[in-house]
Amino acid sequence: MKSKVLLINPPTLRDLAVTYDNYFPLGLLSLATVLKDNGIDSRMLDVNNYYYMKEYNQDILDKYIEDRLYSYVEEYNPDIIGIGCLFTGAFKSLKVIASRLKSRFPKIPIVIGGIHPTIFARDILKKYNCIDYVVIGEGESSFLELVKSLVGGDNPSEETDGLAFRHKQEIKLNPKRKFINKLDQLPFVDYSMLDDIEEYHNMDTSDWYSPKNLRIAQPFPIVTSRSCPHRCPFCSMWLVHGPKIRYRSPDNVLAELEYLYKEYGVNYFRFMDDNLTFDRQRILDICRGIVKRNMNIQFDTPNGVAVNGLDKEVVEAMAKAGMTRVSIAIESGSEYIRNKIMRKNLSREKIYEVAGICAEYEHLFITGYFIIGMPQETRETLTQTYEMIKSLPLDNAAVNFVTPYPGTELFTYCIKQGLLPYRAEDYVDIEYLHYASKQPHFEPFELKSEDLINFKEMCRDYFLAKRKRLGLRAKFPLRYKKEVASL
Ligand code: B12
Ligand code: SF4
Repeated sequence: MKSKVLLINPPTLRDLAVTYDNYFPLGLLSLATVLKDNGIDSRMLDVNNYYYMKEYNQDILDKYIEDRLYSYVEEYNPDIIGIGCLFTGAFKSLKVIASRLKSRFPKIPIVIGGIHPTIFARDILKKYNCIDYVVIGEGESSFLELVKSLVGGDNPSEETDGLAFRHKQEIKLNPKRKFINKLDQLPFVDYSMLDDIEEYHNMDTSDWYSPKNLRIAQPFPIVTSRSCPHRCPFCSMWLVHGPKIRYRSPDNVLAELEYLYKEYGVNYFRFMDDNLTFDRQRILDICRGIVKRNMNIQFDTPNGVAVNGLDKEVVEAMAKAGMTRVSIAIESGSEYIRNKIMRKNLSREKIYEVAGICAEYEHLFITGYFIIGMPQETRETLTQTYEMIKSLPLDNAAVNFVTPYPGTELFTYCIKQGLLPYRAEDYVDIEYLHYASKQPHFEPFELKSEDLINFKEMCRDYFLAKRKRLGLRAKFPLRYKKEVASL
């Protein structure tokens, strides 16, 4: 019997003030591709994309489940359903989808994975009977193994790496230990498996910043490495992707870029790596390879690039290869917050040097990423951040309130200090941690929420005023003159 697996990307709660471009869900697509390569039929439904730019609410989700999901499952008749949870904020809708599907199709095992299930695997299995298995961490090999044993009629093995499941009233949890070291062994994501792909093409990119004057059709995200060797106290990514940074080779990355460029006509890429430039030679080879292969593309780095991973040669290679927007992770203008509290090991001199290098490229839109509201933040440290923002040649500053995600050092610290309103174990179901909201998630020792909100607004107003003075549209760099130097 040919086995069939349906993967679902649930919608994420969103504040209507914050909109995100619709991105292909690479994690779920990677799982589906690996299954397909192993002879297992799989399909994927991106409910998040269906909700793109639409208000999330329970009624709309219920309607989607009634109108589309039930009939889809009946028709496809999968042996296993997998649901992803890329963000903590997706867990609420994951629960709704899992429980409805379980009531309607009680025999189909439901497997979940992603960051929130990875952190709360045990609590989730204890609380939610509609969920049968939790895959912990990087999922390709564990999920394949689980699917094979389920369709073969076996119980999941005690040996399966990175899996939590129920066994005779008990919850068994095998921690994730084996990560894929050579990422080149993974197949390129197969986009043909995505149902409702036409929803993506509805995305309007006509007003996107395009200094090469290319018509941006559908931007494609790409991940060329997994994890990051640093341990910033607010970052939880490594709980899924492991302690070591792992790479795809430049040739492998270039082959995929070229494939998407030629086969899908993609000319806008979004590098989503956690630490894209950590291996200097690798990023140089990727960028020089793009030029050598004559790919006329543009790309950006929405996940932020570590400032320490940039220098004159690297920025030049990236700009020549088509980088049009760079986001640099500065985090704080205060030496104390940045280096003592956040442990960034990032000097003030390096920040100014790198921002200055980026600013030599008139076409390059430079965003500084800042995080405010660490427990130790004070008026003085905020002022230092503001002074830095004003004195750097930035085109925008993305200032976000720090979020104490479960599993992070910051979370443990905040719980210990009594800064959070709930107990640690309650966070499996806490809904407000879904994104950088308009409200800080907690108050620093010496500040009120109002102080942080006002600060954020002040930074936004600073750039708005500057832009207005120069008569420049929002998407253009402040240094942008009439023509862009040939790229
Ligand atoms: C791309 C990305 C985005 C994209 C999302 C695109 C999309 N639809 O896929 C955008 C830009 C929209 C985004 C936004 C945000 N993001 Co983001 N994002 C990422 C990033 C950089 C890469 C994700 C990715 O593609 N990874 C590569 C794939 C291969 O890995 P994966 O998705 O984890 O999937 C694997 C496993 O998790 C597992 N798995 C996943 N699902 C399933 C399902 C099943 C059934 C199984 C078996 C296994 C499994 O197997 C997969 C393959 O190995 C991650 C960091 C990271 N490295 O993962 C942060 C990350 C997920 N984001 C994060 C955050 C905080 C945010 C924001 C809240 C930021 C903000 N302040 O606004 C917003 C939230 C958006 C929202 N809608 O509310 C945090 C999540 C923390 C948390 N606990 O929620 C992360 C971990 C970054 C970090 N450093 O902490 N993000
Ligand atoms: S440098 Fe970025 S990806 Fe690495 S640990 Fe810090 S926040 Fe996470």
